[in-house]
Amino acid sequence: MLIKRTKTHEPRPSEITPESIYRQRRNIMGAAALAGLGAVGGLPWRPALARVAFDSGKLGKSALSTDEAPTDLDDITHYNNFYELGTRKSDPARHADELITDPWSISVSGHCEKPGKLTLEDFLKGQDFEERIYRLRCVEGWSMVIPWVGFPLSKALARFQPTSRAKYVAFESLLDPEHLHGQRRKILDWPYREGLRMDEAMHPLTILAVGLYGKVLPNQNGAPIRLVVPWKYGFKSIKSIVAIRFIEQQPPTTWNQQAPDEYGFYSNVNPEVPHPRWSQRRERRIGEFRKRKTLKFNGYAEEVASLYRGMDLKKYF
Ligand SMILES: Nc1nc2c(c(=O)[nH]1)N[C@H]1C(S)=C(S)[C@@H](COP(=O)(O)O)O[C@H]1N2
Ligand SMILES: [Mo]
Repeated sequence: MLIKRTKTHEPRPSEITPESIYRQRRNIMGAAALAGLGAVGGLPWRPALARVAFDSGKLGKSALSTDEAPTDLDDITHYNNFYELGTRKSDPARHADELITDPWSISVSGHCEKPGKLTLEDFLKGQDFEERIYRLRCVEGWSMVIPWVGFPLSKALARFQPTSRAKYVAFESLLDPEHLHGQRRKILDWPYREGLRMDEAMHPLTILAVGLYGKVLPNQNGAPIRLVVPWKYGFKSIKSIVAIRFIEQQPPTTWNQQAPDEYGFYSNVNPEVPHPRWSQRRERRIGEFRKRKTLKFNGYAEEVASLYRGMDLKKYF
């Protein structure tokens, strides 16, 4: 994501550094970390979810997976957007320790028969984890392919028995300014918030992810539990969720509040609707040189286009 800037704006290193140089630098940082020179790189796998860790050997691969090659683990865990941990792409890995995931609980409330506050263990009990390899397309123009470990959000929501008044689902990330240094600055209106229409939330492509590459989710990717909505721009996939609410009205969402003309509530990946400051027609897959054409609904049109039948997607962008 990019914040709208005033004249004093200076580009961040990740915006101006060619990928190859960025990579070299990062490798050096990784080597420094390995040599015990400090927490520069951030350890990729944190043990917070150990108690509920899945058996990665038994993970089934969902038929909803893309067969495209996954992006390098190193890129997936060191090129992140997670403003609670800083605004540069390298910040989340570097400051991963600031996110405290143990203990963790998620409150589920609003229009449902069985609201409650659940620990992560409760929440995950009985879930069948599977591997879901999805494309992720960021508004900024880059994309990745990520092998998530997760389960359908619909399954998680069903046990709370949402009522017919539940038209939307609102999500909130952890608020912990004491530890998350990004939240001590007013970069965004904290906590980070997102929302989905009920049918989007219940769609089989929408998952809660608890891992990637067969292991527990690294902090920088939104540990211990995050949303993944593959046909929408990356910012809809909210990280480190602590609250879920069933509501009647469309909820306020972080980037839509921040810049309503740039980030709509729906934010379906759409090459035909340019971002006001740049085109969305093409994307650079991290690790590749040539740009690719961006596909409508990020390539998931067959699965999700029917959700928006009759809607003007230029108006509801
Ligand atoms: N809580 C929270 N969730 C967030 C963000 C954030 O800053 N805070 N960034 C979003 C954006 S813009 C993107 S592109 C994805 C990035 O996910 P990744 O770092 O795992 O690739 O997370 C999204 N979820
Ligand atoms: Mo993004």
